[in-house]
Amino acid sequence: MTTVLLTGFEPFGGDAANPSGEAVHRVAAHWDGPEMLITAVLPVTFTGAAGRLRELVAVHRPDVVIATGLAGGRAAIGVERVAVNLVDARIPDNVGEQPVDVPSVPGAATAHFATLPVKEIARRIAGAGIPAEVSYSAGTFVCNHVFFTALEAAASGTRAGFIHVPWSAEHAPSADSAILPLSDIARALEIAVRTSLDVTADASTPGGTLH
Ligand code: PCA
Repeated sequence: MTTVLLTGFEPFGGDAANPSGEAVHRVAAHWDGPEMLITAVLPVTFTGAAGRLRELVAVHRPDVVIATGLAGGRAAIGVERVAVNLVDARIPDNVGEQPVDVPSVPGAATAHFATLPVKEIARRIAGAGIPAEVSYSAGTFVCNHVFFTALEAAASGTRAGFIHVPWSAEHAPSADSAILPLSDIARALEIAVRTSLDVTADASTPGGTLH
């Protein structure tokens, strides 16, 4: 059976919540197939998150892997296009590890592109009235590490990528954080899953950024 692995993250950096994990729970609660949806909330630890992701991929052999995380301060859903083989942790992870300037996967390529139809995902989310864009950096913390690991771990033929979400209105730590309702974040992830299953060739419309 066609299988999708969708992950979010637990809270980190002293925050009480992480909308990515909450949204993934919502998607799981609404899912009515026909594909099999596996969901998980990963720890925000370099070793734990990558290990758990590799384990989930090995056990479930998904056809599509979409990992998601919080990018507090962003105002739009960010469909990440490139994972870099670099960890440079600005803050410690949830077990106090703070690796600096080390590869995500030693000996692997410098970077990997997402193998999801990123432009089409962003286009369809925006078409549903939810702000969305293709993003060209997933940072150098645990999210990028999991994104890079997913692309390394995925079997050939598996499509994998990463989506950063803004703060949810329900969980934002301050009134001035850029926010979306949690229901919009969950809907955006559902659209991303459906698009990844249905679309093999990405849109070829001009994109990118000038700077
Ligand atoms: N966001 C962090 C790690 C976990 C999360 O949700 C990041 O962007 O790396």
